[in-house]
Amino acid sequence: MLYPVESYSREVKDLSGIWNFKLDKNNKGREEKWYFEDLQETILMPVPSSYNDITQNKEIKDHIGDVWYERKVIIPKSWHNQRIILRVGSATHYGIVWVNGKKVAEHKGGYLPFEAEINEYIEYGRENRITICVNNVLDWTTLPPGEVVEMKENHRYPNGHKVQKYFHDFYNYAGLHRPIKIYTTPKIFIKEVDIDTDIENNDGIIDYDIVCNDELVHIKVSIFDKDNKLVGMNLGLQGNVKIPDAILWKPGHGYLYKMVIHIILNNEIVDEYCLNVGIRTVCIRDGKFLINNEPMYFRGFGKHEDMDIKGKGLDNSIIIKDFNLMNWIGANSFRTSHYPYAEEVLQVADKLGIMVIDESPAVGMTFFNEDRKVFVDERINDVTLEHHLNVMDELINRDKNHPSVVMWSVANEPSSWEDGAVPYFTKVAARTRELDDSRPMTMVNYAFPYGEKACKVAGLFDVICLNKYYSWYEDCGQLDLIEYQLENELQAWHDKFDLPIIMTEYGADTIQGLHSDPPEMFTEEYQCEMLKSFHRVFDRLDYVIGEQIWNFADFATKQGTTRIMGNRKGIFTRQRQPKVAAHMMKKRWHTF
Ligand code: BDP
Repeated sequence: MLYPVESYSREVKDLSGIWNFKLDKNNKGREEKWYFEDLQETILMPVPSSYNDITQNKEIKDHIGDVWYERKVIIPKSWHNQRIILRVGSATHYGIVWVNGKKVAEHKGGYLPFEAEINEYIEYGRENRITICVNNVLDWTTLPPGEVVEMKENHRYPNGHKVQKYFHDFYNYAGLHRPIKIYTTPKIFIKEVDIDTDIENNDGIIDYDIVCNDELVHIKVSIFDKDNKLVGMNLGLQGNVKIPDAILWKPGHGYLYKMVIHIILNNEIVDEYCLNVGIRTVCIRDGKFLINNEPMYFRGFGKHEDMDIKGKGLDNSIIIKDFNLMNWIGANSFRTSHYPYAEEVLQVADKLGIMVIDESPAVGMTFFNEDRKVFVDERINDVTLEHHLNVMDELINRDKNHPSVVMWSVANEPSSWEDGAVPYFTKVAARTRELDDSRPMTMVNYAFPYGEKACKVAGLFDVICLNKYYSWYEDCGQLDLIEYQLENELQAWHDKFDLPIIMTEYGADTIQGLHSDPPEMFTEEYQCEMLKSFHRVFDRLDYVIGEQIWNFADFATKQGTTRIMGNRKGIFTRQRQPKVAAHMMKKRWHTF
């Protein structure tokens, strides 16, 4: 699915703004067909945004089930001969869309876009009503998974008391998190573009494969450099363009060419689609992660789409602020923990030359400290697997042309020690490889190298990504154990799988302004000392090819005794101010 862009032949209308909103208290709206007419008794709600933190109403914040959004839009008469597509950037976690009371689309999965052609449902030159029902329930068929538990009356709970349980550590924000757009294409149009790039001596090769809704069209592909100079051209749906003396895309240098695709009929341009192309190669060789045949060391973070008030709602100020902070601190990469981020984030990463590990929303597939299994029929089963495969399809289809995306991550910390995880991840890995063999892939593991909880599936992937919190969740306060434990564990993983390792999570909850010497947990000194101990080990093991601290910034989680207004492992506060560790990391990463 191509990102909607304006061009010679295409227009885009952004429906971001203030929509009408209604809480479906008893989850009756679908049955009562609320989409049939204007929603009654609505309140105002910004889009994009999570709805949870916008009002003072706890019922809205903690609602389990459906909410409804609505707005009117005028479709200009001049669009009469165009295809008109309504595109929802994301509806977390399930969305149903009606136009003038007729259902046009339905989508499961809260972090990827979906769209529908709406020509037959609209009136031109008049107001049209768009209604979107968004459901936030997580169960064993969704990613992330969850469980709604309805209590039977007892001395603690009244009858019918419901709780949405989930096993991942970020708040279950919901709503329309990304822009809703209406865009046009001509009737004969460019449907898909698939790009792969290579390097031959000093030349860049751009391989392309274009799908149109009409096979018999003439296609012209032109490549322009940053100064808008034409540097290559080709004709046909498939082929390649050679760029002599190409300027390569690489970390720190996000050079992008512009690819302009034309459908031409009788010497006229019928459709035009433009996209940015970064020329680079990615591969793993001799235990190194190579971009353009040069070894790369990942410096950066696991992040979240998270901020005050808006929750997971897209906000360009935060996107740019975060990239500015990454540049300030000397990071060259991040992981989209624990779900696909908005495409707008990847577009900026492309421009700035930041490497992205692009992760699926398969997180919280474990009970960790209990011996209950999750890869069993009554929990993560074939229906979940089918959805996971579908999510990988949608994710790779959406993000495959971004040079910044250098690796796929299929999941974060599943119970990879269970027998049931083996057939499950064998299928997920095979599908991912089949969809894109031009990038490495990984699965992020909680670092259990020994005994019963040793991972059974890491060998299916190209890189080992590990998360571990030495001296935090275990051996609290014992910073002096970190080096010993970490080195032993990394070595055990390396001995077993012989793959390069990125430490994708390590860190300590730190309340800005708390200090102690000797360092105590939650103080700024403790965070610094913990990180330093990890780094001493990384610096002496050459199979460690990257360090991504958990987390870039403090973020919201569900409430619990180990969370003080959220997870505080940020190097920056939730408001993006540096903790002491940020200054320390700036020194380390700028000397790499
Ligand atoms: C890791 C999870 C991450 C959590 C982190 C933590 O991958 O989502 O936020 O632990 O506990 O296991 O801070």
